[in-house]
Amino acid sequence: MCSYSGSTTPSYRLMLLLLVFLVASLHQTTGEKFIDKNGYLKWNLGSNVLVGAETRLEFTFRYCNNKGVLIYQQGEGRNFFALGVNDQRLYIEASIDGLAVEMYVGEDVLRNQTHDVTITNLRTLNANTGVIIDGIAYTPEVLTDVVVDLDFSRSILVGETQIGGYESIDQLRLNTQRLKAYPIVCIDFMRAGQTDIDLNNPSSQLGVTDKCVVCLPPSLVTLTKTTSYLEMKVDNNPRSNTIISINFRTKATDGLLFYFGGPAYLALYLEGGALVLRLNTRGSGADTKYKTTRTTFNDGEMQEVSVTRTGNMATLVDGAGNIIARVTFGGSQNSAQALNAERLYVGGFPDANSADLADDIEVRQSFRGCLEELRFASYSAVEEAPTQINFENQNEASRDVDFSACLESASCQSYSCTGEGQQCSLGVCECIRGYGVLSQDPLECYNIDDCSPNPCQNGAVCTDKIADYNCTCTDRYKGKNCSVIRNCYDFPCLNGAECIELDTPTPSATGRNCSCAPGYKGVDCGQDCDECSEQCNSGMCVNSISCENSIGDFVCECKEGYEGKDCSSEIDWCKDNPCGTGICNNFLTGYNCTCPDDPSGAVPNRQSCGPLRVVNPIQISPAALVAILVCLVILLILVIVFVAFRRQYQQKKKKALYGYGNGPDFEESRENIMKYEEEGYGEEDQDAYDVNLIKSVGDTLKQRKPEDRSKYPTLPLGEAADVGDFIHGRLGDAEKDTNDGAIDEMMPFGDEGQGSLAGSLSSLNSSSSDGDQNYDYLHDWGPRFSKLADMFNDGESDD
Ligand SMILES: *[C@@H]1O[C@H](CO)[C@@H](O)[C@H](O)[C@H]1NC(C)=O
Ligand SMILES: *[C@@H]1O[C@H](CO)[C@@H](O)[C@H](O)[C@H]1NC(C)=O
Ligand SMILES: *[C@@H]1O[C@H](CO)[C@@H](O)[C@H](O)[C@H]1NC(C)=O
Ligand SMILES: *[C@@H]1O[C@H](CO)[C@@H](O)[C@H](O)[C@H]1NC(C)=O
Ligand SMILES: *[C@@H]1O[C@H](CO)[C@@H](O)[C@H](O)[C@H]1NC(C)=O
Ligand SMILES: [Ca+2]
Ligand SMILES: [Ca+2]
Repeated sequence: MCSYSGSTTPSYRLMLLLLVFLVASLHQTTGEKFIDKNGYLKWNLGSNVLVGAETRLEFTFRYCNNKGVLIYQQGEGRNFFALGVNDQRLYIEASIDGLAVEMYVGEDVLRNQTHDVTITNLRTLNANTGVIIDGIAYTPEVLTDVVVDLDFSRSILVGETQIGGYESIDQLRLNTQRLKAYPIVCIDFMRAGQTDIDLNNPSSQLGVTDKCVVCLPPSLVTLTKTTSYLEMKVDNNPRSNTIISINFRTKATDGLLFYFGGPAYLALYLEGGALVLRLNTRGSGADTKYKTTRTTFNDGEMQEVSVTRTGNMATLVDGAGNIIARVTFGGSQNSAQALNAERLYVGGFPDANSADLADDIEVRQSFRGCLEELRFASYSAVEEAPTQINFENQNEASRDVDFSACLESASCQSYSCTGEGQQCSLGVCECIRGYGVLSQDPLECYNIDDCSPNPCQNGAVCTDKIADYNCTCTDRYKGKNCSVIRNCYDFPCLNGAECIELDTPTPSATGRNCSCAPGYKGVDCGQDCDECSEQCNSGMCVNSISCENSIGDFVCECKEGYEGKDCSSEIDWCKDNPCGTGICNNFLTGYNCTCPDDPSGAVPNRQSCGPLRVVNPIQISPAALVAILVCLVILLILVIVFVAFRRQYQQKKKKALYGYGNGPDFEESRENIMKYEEEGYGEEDQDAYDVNLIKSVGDTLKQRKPEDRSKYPTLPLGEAADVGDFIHGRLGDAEKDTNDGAIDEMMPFGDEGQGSLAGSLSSLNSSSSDGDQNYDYLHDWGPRFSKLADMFNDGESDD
């Protein structure tokens, strides 16, 4: 089919469509037939309507109920051929020359849908039989493997043919129950071989109309109380024949199904789970009664029954048409064949104590449960098939009924099914699953002890539940009954791993999966995972400067710009939106801000786009900042005070120095030194006169190139000489020296001392006491302070 559509031209396809349409409309003209439940089309012996079907059988149909016969042909002796639907499949059953065949020939034959069926090679009735349903080919499922010769022209198969149903179950020789039911079916056309079967001209028919109707949803009603009843609108004129069929579901043992009549009546009711059929066509005297031997009609399953009254005789049949009860009134055939029916009550009486009701009707209580598919026919001369009566739309009166659905649990509204473990179901209170009956009437239920006998094994504790129990296993066991050894107990997982128990019959290490805790690996998680060299469930050290593995752990030192335990994530500098209104551009080691005043983001690590402010990526808390500022201010004050003291002291000293001095020349040479200090160390010229100067002169001289050194006065200062010793030595020299004019820049110190204008050697003392302190921390304050640190530390290091 598919390959055709690929190669055909549109016009060809159009023609094909037209042809299909023509053929379809042609079928229509051959006679569309709707055959209702209990209806049939029948051809007499020798009609041979199926001749040719052994080669090819075609039909189009739709059906509405669960199962039923579509085509049945009787043969000589036990021979027959039957085709029908069962369980949404097509099914064939035949018996030819003593050989029985049963086979399903197609799937997906859904209810309420039109299906096109073509069956070829029916003759052999085996796997070679070809079936195409709605364009899909199926291989038959043959249940019996025999070789038959199905030939409808042979004399062995020339009996009656029935289509769409059957007149009586007695006329069928079916071996199984699979097709034993009246279908509700619509047949569009049927062709045997090359010949269309003329559905318009059967030998006889019943319940057939020319117009197909869609499958009607089943009409149903739930009778909810002991007072429920319906009075239906039906033809209650006196007639000699009546058919009433009904489907029901109940668990109650007693209840009226229907009562058709007045003084004369046809009635059916449940008594003790059996069905009772009663007929009185006279309207007086004792009636006739039949009670079925079967007492399980209240088993809660759907029961299909149909009562056919013909004159003084009534027959009760099941859904397939099997007779289960028969009564004959009055013994003679002709007394009063017409039934003066006044009404049809279904499910109950408006007044169960009414004097109108004959005493013979022993069961007057309402039916409790669900009723479905009421069918009714009343006729005198021409046989009629019963038609469906809608419970909701075709009643004169009703009480305590529900038409919405079969409400099993709403059918006990007259009772209190509220005790522990009770429920209402189809007209009775019953103990729910897991409860036993302690007493009937009133019903009392008890929770059955599911721990007795104890199903729990290996010392497990049993807890009773409702229709269940719970075994609390000891550590080593698992399972509903604690009968299975836990793999996780015998083969535990190590290092805090989670053990996942697998379903194995015998305990083994492979019967469990270990889900390792971070940092561990291996089947039982017994091994450390080396995060420095492999991918572990705890990660793998990447982007690192160094990595150190340990058991169950690792330490990974991240490269600049990375963070996380395994350094796998790049730092997102823009995370807290440092640029404010600007756009933050994240880089590995920092960020820049695209601000209106700086679109290119030239300022790295800028904070917000407000007034330009650069933030050290190393965050300093405001408190720390304040502390540092306070320290700076204190330091500044100290420095100022220090400088002020120095100035004062210098001026005093200068005076003294110039007193000894040699005039402007000397002063000039001093200035030279001071100038040099300015160049080398910056602005701290005052140090030219303290011990630092002395030392620094020495130092700078030492550092200077030999040729430079000659430009400056050489001092007899040994490489490793102590400044103190040196000064002391010079002091001694000065005291011994009688030469007044010995001019040496160190001399003023020699003249210092008590009583001197300069006072004590305060600068030396202070210098040496300062030397006890370490000023290295000033370096930490940045390059601006390293100078200060050097200054302080130099003074100390030479002491
Ligand atoms: C059958 O199908 C028709 C529409 O195709 C739908 O209206 C009808 O309700 C269906 N009947 C049942 C019983 O599902
Ligand atoms: C547990 O024990 C009960 C009663 O002995 C048995 O019927 C059931 O099959 C057992 N279930 C399992 C899972 O072994
Ligand atoms: C059944 O027993 C297990 C183990 O003692 C417990 O965890 C669980 O909650 C119990 N279940 C019920 C429904 O009582
Ligand atoms: C157990 O582990 C194996 C191998 O690791 C895996 O293939 C399997 O899916 C796991 N089973 C369960 C139930 O976790
Ligand atoms: C700032 O970031 C932007 C976007 O990545 C970039 O184009 C620009 O060159 C950066 N500016 C500087 C000065 O690095
Ligand atoms: Ca229990
Ligand atoms: Ca590790």
